[in-house]
Amino acid sequence: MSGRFLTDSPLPFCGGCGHGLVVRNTAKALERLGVSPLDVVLVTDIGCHGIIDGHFLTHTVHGLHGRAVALAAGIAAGLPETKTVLVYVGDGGAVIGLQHLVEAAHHNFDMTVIVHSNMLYGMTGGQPSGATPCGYRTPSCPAGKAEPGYDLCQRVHSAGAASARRVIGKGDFSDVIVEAMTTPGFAMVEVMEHCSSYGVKHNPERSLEAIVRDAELSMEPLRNPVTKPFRIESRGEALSLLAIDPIDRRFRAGLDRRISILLGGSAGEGVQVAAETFARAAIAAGLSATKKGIYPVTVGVGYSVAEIILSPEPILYAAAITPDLVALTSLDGFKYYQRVITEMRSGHILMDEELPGPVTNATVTRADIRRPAGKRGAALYALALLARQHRLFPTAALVEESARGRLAGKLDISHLLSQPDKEDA
Ligand SMILES: Cc1ncc(C[n+]2csc(CCOP(=O)(O)OP(=O)(O)O)c2C)c(N)n1
Ligand code: SF4
Repeated sequence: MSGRFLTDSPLPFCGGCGHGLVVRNTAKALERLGVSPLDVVLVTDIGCHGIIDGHFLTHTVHGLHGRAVALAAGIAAGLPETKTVLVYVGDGGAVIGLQHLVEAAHHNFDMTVIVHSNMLYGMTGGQPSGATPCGYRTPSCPAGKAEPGYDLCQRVHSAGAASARRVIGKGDFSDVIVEAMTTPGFAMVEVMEHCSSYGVKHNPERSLEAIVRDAELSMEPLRNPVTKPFRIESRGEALSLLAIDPIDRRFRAGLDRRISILLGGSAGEGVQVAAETFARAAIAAGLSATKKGIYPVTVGVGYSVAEIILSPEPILYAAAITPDLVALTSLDGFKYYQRVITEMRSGHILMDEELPGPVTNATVTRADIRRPAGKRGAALYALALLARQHRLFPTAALVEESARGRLAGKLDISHLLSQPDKEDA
């Protein structure tokens, strides 16, 4: 199945910016390949080029400056070859993360890297990058750069890239992107551009072609013999990122719309495993579910919270921006979500009766959670109370799922589920 790859929103770049042409050529190449947008992962990073990710209807991941290739390497290593991993970086990010580029080429990670090579840092006002050619003028380098820039294509070629090719970013170059995307393993396309806001103004007398020619940047395709792309499965070290235990649909859910749930508790109190068990139980009842865990790097202390989304439809956007339901089992979780619950205009907050009273327009229910469930059972019990009260799915699914998973033999909340909740006035 193919489909549209871009939203209808106007592209976010300055008029005349070459980044827009890269985007349109990428979309055209994807259409020509006939892949589904949901089989494509676009990894971007900081820079003007990276602000495009909200416009793509593919999966998108946005990383730190210069780190898109490293992120994409992890993704490509864990995905099957039926998926397409695309990377957008600027010439700034490409040089800041040069070792990542070189390693990705060397290990032949299965990805296509498109460098938006506008010869400067666009987003921060036009400083030269490590790839800016000698003599090219920018606002912070008005006399022209003193040293030559890195030849990015040569660098990745000598590291072993299956394919590396430079193009002038004008007109239709979608065939070059198609060729890179159909190359097994690491392929890079460096698209030479002029930043219309900072580059053209400071180099008015020189065409893009002349700048590239004077810098002796070759347009010749560079190839290495085809070798097997790096995949974790193929080395037998671990399973694919997509390999999870199948969950049988044994129950029927009552939920008829997408809802988001926040669970706030403390480190060491089973918050993450409770949220995961809850999400699995929802799936066992026929729903789609996502779970995201958030906790400090010092995992044994402080807050531990989770965002869960449930929906009768597939979940294509897994962020819980405005929560519908919140369960709070400890002071750490309460403090973490204090601002969120203050801003809630509706929805339901279920909290342990020992916690302070929140300021919120949501409905608040206090219940005796920690005392009967114990600190390690409080999170699962609170989620069970929400499932029952809002008829999300049968709590029997939760009891059964907790008896099967990582909680097996350690936690049984079934005897607690008859206890009444206390409603706030
Ligand atoms: C590690 C790091 N260093 C510096 C910055 C500041 N910074 C933000 S955008 C940018 C320049 C981006 O230039 P480029 O990657 O070429 O992309 P463009 O904006 O030209 O598309 C810089 C230096 C940052 N965000 N992170
Ligand atoms: S500042 Fe330059 S790179 Fe950034 S959007 Fe504008 S023209 Fe493009």
